[in-house]
Amino acid sequence: MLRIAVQSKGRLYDETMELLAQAGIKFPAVKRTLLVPSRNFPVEILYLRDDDIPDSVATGTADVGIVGMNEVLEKCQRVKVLHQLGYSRCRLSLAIPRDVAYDGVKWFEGKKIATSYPRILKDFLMRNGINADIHVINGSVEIAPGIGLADGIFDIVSSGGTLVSNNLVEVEKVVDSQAVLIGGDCQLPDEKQKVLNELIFRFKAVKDADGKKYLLMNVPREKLDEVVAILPGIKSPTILPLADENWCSVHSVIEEANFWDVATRLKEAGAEGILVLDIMKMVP
Ligand code: PRT
Ligand code: ZN
Repeated sequence: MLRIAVQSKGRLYDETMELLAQAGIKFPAVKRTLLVPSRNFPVEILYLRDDDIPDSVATGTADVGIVGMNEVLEKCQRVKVLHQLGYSRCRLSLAIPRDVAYDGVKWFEGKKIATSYPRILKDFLMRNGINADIHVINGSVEIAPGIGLADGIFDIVSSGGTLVSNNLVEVEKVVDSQAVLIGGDCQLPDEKQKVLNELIFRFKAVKDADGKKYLLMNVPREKLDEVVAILPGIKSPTILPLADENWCSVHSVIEEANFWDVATRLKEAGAEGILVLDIMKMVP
């Protein structure tokens, strides 16, 4: 049984459980204990606070974990990133009051910076040859400059809305983050490694299908070349004969973002009965 450490509640929880569900891994509907085995796959979830996930994997309490890259970098444990999961994207940035003139990273020399990520900040300041006073606070970092506790902050930014509502402006992006699957340093026993390989294989299939749609349409044979030229398919499209030999059925996969543009051009080129279907998984 492969043990996966997952955030028990918070920003990572919903999307992590959704990813596991899309990977076909089922859990009991109600979460009664901290350790919950899957109903249909040899994994169990250990629910933890996100701060504790890198440590749980480094010490072997869990075999793998799903956590934000920001926590992995801050905790600096002996863990490695096995797979980037692509959700909970954010960045760690330096921000200062909006009405202050900023002339580059040297501005922070001798300043006081509030953060919950002292290790990543210290590393950044060192690389830039800056001496600043790091003031560690957990939670509500963004209010520190407003109440005179610090000159600037180093914190997670996603939409930027929190900075705006606290009269702050982002001046340096230090690192990007997203949810990642992490593993420990040691080789897993064969049985667990096999389960982990299968898990990563399924995660990739879910991610590959994300944002893609399956497209079907009927095309007059004489318009086939024109229609095929429009399709930005993954490989060449599938072309099937229809009962009426002057027509054929064309199937392809497209990016959802391109759908309306592509659909309009397909219609103009002579395609009819265009159908768009969801893709649940894509196995290369
Ligand atoms: O209880 P536990 O310790 O498990 O959870 P937590 O409160 O420490 O973490 P949680 O659930 O808030 O976040 C978990 C992870 O989600 C983080 O470690 C990041 O990897 C990721 N993530 C993605 C974010 C955000 N986006 C985010 N916007 N984490 C926090 N924020 C906060 C940020 O701190 C700031 O206050 O949202 C605010 C900024 O958001 P914008 O959109 O206004 O810029
Ligand atoms: Zn936390």
